[in-house]
Amino acid sequence: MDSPYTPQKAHKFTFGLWTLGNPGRDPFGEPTRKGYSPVEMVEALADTGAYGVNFHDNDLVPFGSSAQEQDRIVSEFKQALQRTGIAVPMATTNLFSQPVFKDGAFTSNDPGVRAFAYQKVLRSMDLGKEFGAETYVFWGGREGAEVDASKEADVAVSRMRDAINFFVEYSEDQGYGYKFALEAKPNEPRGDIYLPTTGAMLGFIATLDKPHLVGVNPEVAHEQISGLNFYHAVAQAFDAGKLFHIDLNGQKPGRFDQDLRFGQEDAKNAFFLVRLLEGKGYNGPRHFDAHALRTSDHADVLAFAKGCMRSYLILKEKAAQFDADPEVREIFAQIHAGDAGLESYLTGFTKDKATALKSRAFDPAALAAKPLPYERLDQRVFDILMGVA
Ligand code: GCO
Ligand code: MN
Ligand code: MN
Repeated sequence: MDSPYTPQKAHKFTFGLWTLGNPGRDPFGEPTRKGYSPVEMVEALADTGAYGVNFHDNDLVPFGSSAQEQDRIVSEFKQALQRTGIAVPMATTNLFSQPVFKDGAFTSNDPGVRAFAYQKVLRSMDLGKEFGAETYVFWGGREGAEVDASKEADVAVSRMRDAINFFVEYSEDQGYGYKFALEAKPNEPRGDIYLPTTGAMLGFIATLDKPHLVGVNPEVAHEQISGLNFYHAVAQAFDAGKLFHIDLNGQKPGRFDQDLRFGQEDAKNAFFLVRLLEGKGYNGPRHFDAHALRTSDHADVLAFAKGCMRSYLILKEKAAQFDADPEVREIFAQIHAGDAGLESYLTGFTKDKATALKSRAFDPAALAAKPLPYERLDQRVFDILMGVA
């Protein structure tokens, strides 16, 4: 029978067409395999229990296709989705592969390039809706610079704002009802990409015309490239009500964008991430934006996809085990103890509360003396993760 590690549609696992479709190319080497075609991928994923696939416009319809070619591809793909019950919850635009976007799309200095980018997004939003996509992702891969004299960074941000505001209104005008999710990355393929972190995106969203329709799509690798704590970034987005989507993968800090299998690196950070997503009621897709190693053949690519989901479900089980663990609960009781009567002073300013706090006698030495056995606690995390009871 099904084990707790068997993916079910209710887990909402999704993959980009570009993930299993990746042919193992890298900046130094030619493809090492034939990537899964969109239809092959949908068929392969359906057998694994995955919920959906996402795509950039050109993952499905190659750049420059004629209207007839597009119709044929769309209809074949729709049939595959119908056969398999695979959903398309998210869509996005490729604004990075073609030479026209070599210096950015929305942040290009050339209004012609920007207008062409707008056209591509508008058409791609139409395409996503044909498949019922609910979330529209923007990842500004080329929206950056190596030469800061080439573009003014504040102007770049204001052009990004103009673009996002425009597409939000288009979605409203068409009755598409998209929710938009902005994906940050610090670098690669540009030397420096504007709005480099999830935190920067959250600040930017507050400056938009309709911020309630726009959230973030944080990616594990993108925060970890900068050495940041991904779990913290996602927690902040969740707290702000802005976690509209998530890109899961694996990454070592300070490296190129590795897009490794989820859980492949930093299992502890992945554990706290899954515990957050599962424990706090995130109900969006669990999207894997990763690809198999360059050494993988066609069969191993499927093992990679299954591995992403399996690792997630193992971490989900570990999170439940951690929260129910008697030793963890005992330590939690100890470290969360304190004068609960003070809590009411700490939220909701009143003059009386401020006056009372100013005159109250505290005993900082006693506060400092409370034991915080974090060594024991973190060892427990390690033991549970390693399967040592
Ligand atoms: C990357 C990005 C992309 C985006 C994708 C969806 O580093 O290549 O993560 O894979 O997620 O373009 O917008
Ligand atoms: Mn990435
Ligand atoms: Mn991504």
